[in-house]
Amino acid sequence: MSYEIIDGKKISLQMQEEIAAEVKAFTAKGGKIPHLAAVLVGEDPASQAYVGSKVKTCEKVGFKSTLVKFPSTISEQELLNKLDELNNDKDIDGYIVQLPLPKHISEHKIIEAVKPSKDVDGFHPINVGRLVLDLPTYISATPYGITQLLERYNIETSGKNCVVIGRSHIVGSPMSILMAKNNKFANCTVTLCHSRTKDLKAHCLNADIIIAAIGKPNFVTADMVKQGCVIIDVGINRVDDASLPKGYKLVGDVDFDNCAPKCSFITPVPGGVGPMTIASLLKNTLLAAKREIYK
Ligand code: L34
Repeated sequence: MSYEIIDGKKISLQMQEEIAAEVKAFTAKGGKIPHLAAVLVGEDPASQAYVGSKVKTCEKVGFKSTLVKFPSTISEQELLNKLDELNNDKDIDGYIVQLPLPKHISEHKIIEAVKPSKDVDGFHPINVGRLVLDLPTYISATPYGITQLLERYNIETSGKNCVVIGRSHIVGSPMSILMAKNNKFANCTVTLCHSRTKDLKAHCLNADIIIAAIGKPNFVTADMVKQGCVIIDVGINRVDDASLPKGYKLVGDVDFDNCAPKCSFITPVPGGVGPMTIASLLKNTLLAAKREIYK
């Protein structure tokens, strides 16, 4: 069967153009230039690449950006002190602390130390609570990006069975909440599957939409996919491949080659959800600069 590839790269560029136009209009009226700060702890190559891409995209859309780098040996208190500074810096509209953090630093403590009005990742308990209660909030970037893909590809979601695989705080959990909302591009019957789920295959075979966010290469296989299914692959796994210049290739959580022929729509990796995460973070930063969530 023929399937359509959801081009996250293309939609991300489209969103970036829209954001750039909004920045122009906003600053022309005397608004301030949006300013995003990103805190990077340690030398994890993937984190460095993602944060680098965030900073570069800021420049492209006319934002200011500040990259704050620390060695992995920084103490929790030193990091908290920096966050305090960012919370009080009037020029910074929003900031993120790239995850994962070194083991000696409590992720919860760090997330709770970010001022909710500057929490453009949408990870703070107040912003997560606001999401659950349908109050204005920063929707975290990956889930927001996925809803944008569904919307911009005009994918029918209302009344559909959506299986989300993975219950992480960053993706699976907020995604399951978003897909169940009373919105045009949601209204799904949601099943949140995880490592203790019994008969995952049966759940998946009943799904009109599968959102895979497990972090295991080729976890979703063709025998788990119903004909006509929509697959959103959130995985970005680096798999060793000595024949490539980088020494690795990127693969998703879905066995793309074998699943795609059964799908109506499917996202690729790379070029699917990843670029949307970046565009969505910038969208949140624009909302922060315009004081649209916290007046
Ligand atoms: N605080 N930590 C915080 N916020 C986030 O939103 C993230 N995330 C996740 C990891 N930690 C975080 C990201 O930024 C994952 N993530 C992310 C961002 C961008 C891309 C992937 C993950 C991305 O651009 N992916 C490209 C390929 C990049 C490559 O070649 O390595 C893609 O096409 O999928």
